[in-house]
Amino acid sequence: MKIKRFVAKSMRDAIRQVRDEQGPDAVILSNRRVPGGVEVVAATDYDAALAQQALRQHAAHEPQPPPPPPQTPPEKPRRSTATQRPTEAAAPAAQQAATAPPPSELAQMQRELGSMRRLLEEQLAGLQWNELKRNQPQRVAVLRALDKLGLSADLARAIADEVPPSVEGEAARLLPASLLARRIPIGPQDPILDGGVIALVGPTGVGKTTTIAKLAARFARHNRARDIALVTLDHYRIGAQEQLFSYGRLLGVPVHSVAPDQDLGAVLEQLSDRRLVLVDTAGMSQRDHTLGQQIDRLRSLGPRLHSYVVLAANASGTDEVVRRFAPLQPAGCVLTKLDEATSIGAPLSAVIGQALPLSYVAHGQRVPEDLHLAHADRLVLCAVQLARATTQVVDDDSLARRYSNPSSSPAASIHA
Ligand SMILES: Nc1nc2c(ncn2[C@@H]2O[C@H](COP(=O)(O)OP(=O)(O)OP(=O)(O)O)[C@@H](O)[C@H]2O)c(=O)[nH]1
Ligand SMILES: [Mg+2]
Repeated sequence: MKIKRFVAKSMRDAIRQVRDEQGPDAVILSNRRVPGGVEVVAATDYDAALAQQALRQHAAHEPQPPPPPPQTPPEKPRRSTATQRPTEAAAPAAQQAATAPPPSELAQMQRELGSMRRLLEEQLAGLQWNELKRNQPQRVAVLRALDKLGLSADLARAIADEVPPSVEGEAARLLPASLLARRIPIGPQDPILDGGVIALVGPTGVGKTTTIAKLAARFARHNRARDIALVTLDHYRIGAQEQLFSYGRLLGVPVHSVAPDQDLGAVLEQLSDRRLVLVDTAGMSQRDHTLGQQIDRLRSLGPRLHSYVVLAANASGTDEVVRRFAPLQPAGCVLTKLDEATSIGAPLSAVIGQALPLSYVAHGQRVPEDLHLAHADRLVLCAVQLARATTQVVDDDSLARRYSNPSSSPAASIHA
């Protein structure tokens, strides 16, 4: 086994040096920052035991920080403490460490192995990506375009798999978009018009109350205002109820406030003559521990209550939100704040991944004008337009990390 130390300005340069000098089978044994760049120790004809030994020798020649003072004095000093030298006291510990490393050393070794693993994975991902660029440039172009939409890597990969390699040119550019549109689950047309009890749930500030007002106004266009009732369960924030009451006044629709200890089922019973009851809930973060109580309360009403998750297109973590509200078995979702989004790939990936039907989209604050039925083609067009408007360039390293799979490579077997 040949071990050599390389110093370069950046990790990429160091790896290039290793590859040039030691060939593609070289193994990175360690890496660390040094003044002026990074140091990489690499080996050919890798032998794990020899490598560890060589690394220890290498480390022994490095300047070491002074050893920490001993925590407890030895129980039976061989000599008096006054005459004992520190090196002698440390000798048995060093012997022990050589055979069974203490936890701190083990943790350090694990960290180093972890960083070696990441480094190798990055290297392999880069190689795989370059190979893909050479052999399947069309697939790379499709992945690049889908990635720019902000879709999850899994979804982008699945769509790219559907594009036949024979498809080229304009068709290759348009096909992924239509394959994406085909995957977007769209709910039944304008479900609000069927009436029933509908609760809007979702994180704070995503537009639940505003959407309730928009939906009520939409329903009132085709029905009488007195066919509608609004219910608020939001007892958490000052002003939250007032917001719904003022919408109720504007629309001429009664608003009922139901406290946490009140029987929601009984209130809904009293409102059974209303064709549409819209229930506004308190916004809760998907990580709020009281969210479970809110979900249980709504679930206890059974199938007569239909929940819709409200997702803000400009917010992060939509996938987690959709998962968190899944126990409610939502009938659909409303995607708001499209007017403020810079990308809608993440919410589209979330609804596709969880098969959550999209029912409405909201493009602004105006009640009721800014609420529309969801259309898959229009959503894809919106995603494409947003991607075109972005100045962010996705570099090859990020694409390689997302779309290569180094763990499937035979070289991965040498990983710790
Ligand atoms: N730009 C934009 N703003 C919106 C949209 N929908 C709602 N808003 C605004 O977002 C803010 C929050 O809306 P709310 O309806 O109060 O949101 P909420 O989910 O009820 O909030 P909490 O009850 O506090 O959880 C308000 O200023 C709304 O006017 C939209 O589609 N686009
Ligand atoms: Mg609200």
